[in-house]
Amino acid sequence: MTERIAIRTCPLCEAGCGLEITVRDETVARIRGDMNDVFSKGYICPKGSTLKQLHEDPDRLRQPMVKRNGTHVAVTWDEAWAEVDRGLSAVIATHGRESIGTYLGNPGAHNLSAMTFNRVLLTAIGSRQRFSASSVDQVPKQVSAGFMFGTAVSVPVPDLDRTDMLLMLGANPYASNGSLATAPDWPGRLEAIRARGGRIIVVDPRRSRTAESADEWLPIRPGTDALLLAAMVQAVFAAGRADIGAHLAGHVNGMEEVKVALAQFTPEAVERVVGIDAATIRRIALELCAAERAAVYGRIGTTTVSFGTTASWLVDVLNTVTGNLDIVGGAMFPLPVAASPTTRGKKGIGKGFKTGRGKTRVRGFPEALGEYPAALMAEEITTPGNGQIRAMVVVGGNPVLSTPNSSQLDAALDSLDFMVSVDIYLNETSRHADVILPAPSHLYRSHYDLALLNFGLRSVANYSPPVFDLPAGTPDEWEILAKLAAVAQGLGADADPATVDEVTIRSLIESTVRDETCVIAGRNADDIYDALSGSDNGSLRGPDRMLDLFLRIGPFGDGFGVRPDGVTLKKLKQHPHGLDFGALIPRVPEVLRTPSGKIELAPPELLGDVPRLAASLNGDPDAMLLVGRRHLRSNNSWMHNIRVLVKGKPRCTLQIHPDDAARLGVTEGAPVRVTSRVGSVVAPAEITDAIRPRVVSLPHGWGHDVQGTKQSVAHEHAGVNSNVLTDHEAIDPLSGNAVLNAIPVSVAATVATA
Ligand SMILES: Nc1nc2c(c(=O)[nH]1)N[C@H]1C(S)=C(S)[C@@H](COP(=O)(O)OP(=O)(O)OC[C@H]3O[C@@H](n4cnc5c(=O)[nH]c(N)nc54)[C@H](O)[C@@H]3O)O[C@H]1N2
Ligand SMILES: Nc1nc2c(c(=O)[nH]1)N[C@H]1C(S)=C(S)[C@@H](COP(=O)(O)OP(=O)(O)OC[C@H]3O[C@@H](n4cnc5c(=O)[nH]c(N)nc54)[C@H](O)[C@@H]3O)O[C@H]1N2
Ligand code: SF4
Ligand SMILES: [Mo]
Repeated sequence: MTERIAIRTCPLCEAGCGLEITVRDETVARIRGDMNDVFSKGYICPKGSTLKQLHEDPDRLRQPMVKRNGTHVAVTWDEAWAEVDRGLSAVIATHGRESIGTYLGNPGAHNLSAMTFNRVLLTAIGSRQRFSASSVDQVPKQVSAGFMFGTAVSVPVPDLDRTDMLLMLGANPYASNGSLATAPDWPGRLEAIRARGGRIIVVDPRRSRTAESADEWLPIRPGTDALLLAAMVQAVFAAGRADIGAHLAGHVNGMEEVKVALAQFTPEAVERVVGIDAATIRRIALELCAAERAAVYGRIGTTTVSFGTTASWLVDVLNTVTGNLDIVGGAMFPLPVAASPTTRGKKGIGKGFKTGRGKTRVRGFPEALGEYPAALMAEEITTPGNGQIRAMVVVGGNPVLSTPNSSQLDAALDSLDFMVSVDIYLNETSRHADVILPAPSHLYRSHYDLALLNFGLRSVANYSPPVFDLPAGTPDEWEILAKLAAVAQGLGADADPATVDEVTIRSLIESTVRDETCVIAGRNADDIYDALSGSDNGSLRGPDRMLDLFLRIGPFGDGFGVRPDGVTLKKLKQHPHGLDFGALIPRVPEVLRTPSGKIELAPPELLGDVPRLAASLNGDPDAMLLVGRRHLRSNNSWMHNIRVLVKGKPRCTLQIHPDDAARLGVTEGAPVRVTSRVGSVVAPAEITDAIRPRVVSLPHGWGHDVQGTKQSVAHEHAGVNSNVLTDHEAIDPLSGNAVLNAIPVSVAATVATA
């Protein structure tokens, strides 16, 4: 018997916990938290250890699949590539490159292959019809941060470990493990705030586990966080307490404009629609001023709503006017180890951020972050005309369960001339693909969380080598993406991904040495190439080589000899439990990349949304609204095939308040019909006072009972797809993000009760 221990970072969610994997006879024997991980210190959640089950899941695809006469059959890689080449080339030849749409899913954000090669693929495809899970998630926060601070990743995070007061809106880290504020063990960090005498206030229509553990729960009416935040800002100004702090003096534009624009949103003006009384709103606003160190943090419940960008903006306005932006224990800018847009380029000033550099073909909706709203993908596929999408390339995404008006998208995908999915399962989305290219199991791949460490609560770096060697003949995920890029470029089914890798790294190095603000500005590109690729550096290739470049030109990097003690991938490999470069530090003004070099508290785009916000004060406070929720043992739509995670009581239930249940004749466990403008589903009722009256909640990512998939466990625990109810017409106008919360619905018992 052979036994070894492998250390790796969990790639399943943003927390990025360290795992200690015991491998016995080349089989995973046990997975537990890595006690020595510099960031997670042994913490894991129930999903972390299921990487074993995921690796061993017989339904996980190990061979490419091609659809023949409506059924998917396993084929060789050569056959699959020939099919991809035929399909893509035909569509490009007949309809042009704009007729190829792409959708990149969420797991790509936790995937080094995708983080380094997705953009290569998009460039090679050369179409503006780009979509991703970002527009059903965090784009609003990125847009508001872009306008205020200059880049789409300049997102302040709550300094949990040092704050005295946390106001948290629309986030449930006890289930999600935290989001856009990367740290393992959010629950422990929250409990520590209270243990040291601090306070936590949770704003959520549901008394979530997080709300339950907080000092105060404010059951807000869904979709009204922007009004609540506007009223808090107003209250701060009206009390004469607005104070950005001496540290920000001279660095903030727009205080007066914000004050004037928000003057109408008094706590009294919003209380009816928001459902929280004026005195409470005012009290909490002033507590934020009084606390020595406080942070306001908003997540999914604040971004996936009609006022997503405006609410995201107001979170940071509130942080700023209460003196809590960029202070220790407040809302701080992360300092990522691998070069991020906030550590590259000229310090303190930049080109700023723009949206609308293109418009969708069908309804002229403006671009944000180089892509279009996922909500509008279906109409781009089904509406005839020049530029109509005829082929889709989907990488690690399941938009049929994850994006609005799913039934419409499901039908649209069926009408395509060609579709390819890079995925690990034959599921609700990939069943539409003519070819499925299976990414290998996570344990065959190296890992570094290039994306989410941009939002780290500490400056940490963790590199994980593959736990197992790839089986012979099985391509790594980056090789699949690189080859797909080559095929899209017309290089044919025999194209070598290594060539794509070489071209990509060469051009990356060229642009880096040309950047006069970079630590390796003016250096010889061949020398840098050799330093990265040579045998004394491990003959790096693919994502690892790019990662080494990013680490070395980053703020803690060795600068290829400039700072010999600095970090390199080689050094990181010698520290399997990670390297910790410390807690966050104040970064204004160097972090800013706005054209003015100032924090823009009142960007014209956001002020432009204020009249719409004011109009929402006329909303009907009695409307029945649907919200979502997450469960710790779930991961969007795709971990429901792991038996240990789905066992137990059915989780896809419709939570409803006892008053509503009584009024509507709904009984516990009985099937209830929920109907929205675009669809209707039936789910079992879960009557609970842990939800506000006139609000119902259904989790997303379920609805696995469709034909033609290969997910036997998920099929047994099908649930219903909540995105059959969400409306593709409901989009945040500033960011293009879908509205997934506060959906107007009607609810009816399907069985008459006595
Ligand atoms: N109603 C409602 N809808 C929501 C949300 C909500 O709160 N409410 N949340 C939204 C959010 S925040 C998000 S991020 C989106 C997610 O939207 P998506 O990213 O579209 O959906 P996922 O369920 O994450 O699907 C991930 C897919 O990637 C595959 N996969 C897993 N690992 C890998 C891998 O390593 N490589 C490859 N190639 N494939 C892999 C899985 O099999 C699955 O098909 O859903 C959104 N949808
Ligand atoms: N276990 C698990 N972990 C996950 C995921 C998962 O699916 N499962 N998904 C991952 C992903 S992709 C993401 S983006 C993150 C998301 O991380 P979080 O944002 O923490 O996710 P949720 O648990 O959906 O929390 C959103 C909360 O907002 C509330 N809410 C709904 N509408 C409103 C509203 O209008 N106003 C307010 N104030 N609250 C509202 C909901 O009741 C819910 O409690 O989680 C990540 N982690
Ligand atoms: S919290 Fe997230 S990163 Fe940590 S073990 Fe669970 S799924 Fe993995
Ligand atoms: Mo997400």
